[in-house]
Amino acid sequence: MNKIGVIFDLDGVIVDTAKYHFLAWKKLADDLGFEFTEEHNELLKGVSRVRSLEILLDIGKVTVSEERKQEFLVSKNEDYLSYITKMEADEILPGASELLDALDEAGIKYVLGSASKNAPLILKQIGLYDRFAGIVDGNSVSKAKPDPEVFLIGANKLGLEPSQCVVFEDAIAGIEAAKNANMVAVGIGDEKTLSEADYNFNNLTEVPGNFFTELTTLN
Ligand code: B16
Ligand code: MG
Repeated sequence: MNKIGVIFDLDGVIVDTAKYHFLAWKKLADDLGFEFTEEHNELLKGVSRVRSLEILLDIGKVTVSEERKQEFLVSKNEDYLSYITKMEADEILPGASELLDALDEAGIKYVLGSASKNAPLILKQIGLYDRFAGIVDGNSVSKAKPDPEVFLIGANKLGLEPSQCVVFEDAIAGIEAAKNANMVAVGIGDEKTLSEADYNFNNLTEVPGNFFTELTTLN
């Protein structure tokens, strides 16, 4: 593994947009007349927008037409956009900027691999858009995590083999996607939840300074 590249998930790794997804989904649930809790919101992390709606409607035991579903997806995203268009660089999660600086210094390229169709907008809001060598988001994939598609496209953008790529992820489906892609999976968050990962850290500040040099010397 002489040369490596890095693929970052967005929500839960670079920024915490889950709290804004929660507020927007909760508004829809409130409108539909059922309770949607932060615990329920955990089920939506790393999951696509369409799948998130299906899970939410299941929670509320609500059945609606395809047309209504489309309307819900649009209104939820409008609410979500009202939050993320106010985001600024101070919402970058601890350790993320420092890690990107260290990768730049080491000449290691990185791309984004996110399920979010709003990923480019979020990266622009927080001033990190131009730092990434490529962006793979919810608009570029046809299959959601745990399918490896998002990360395989990322490897392609890095010009590397999947086995040379290191994925930083906070969701179980994302760790599974990384393993399905034959990549090194780094779990960010609860170690027990992300037990399938090759390495675990509570957050990006915990990634040791020599982490990437150690990886490059592994076979
Ligand atoms: P959007 P990630 C994911 O981001 C979120 O974790 C998930 O909760 C959300 O449903 C998904 O993006 C789609 O987001 O509605 O903006 O297209 O963790 O893959 O960066
Ligand atoms: Mg995530």
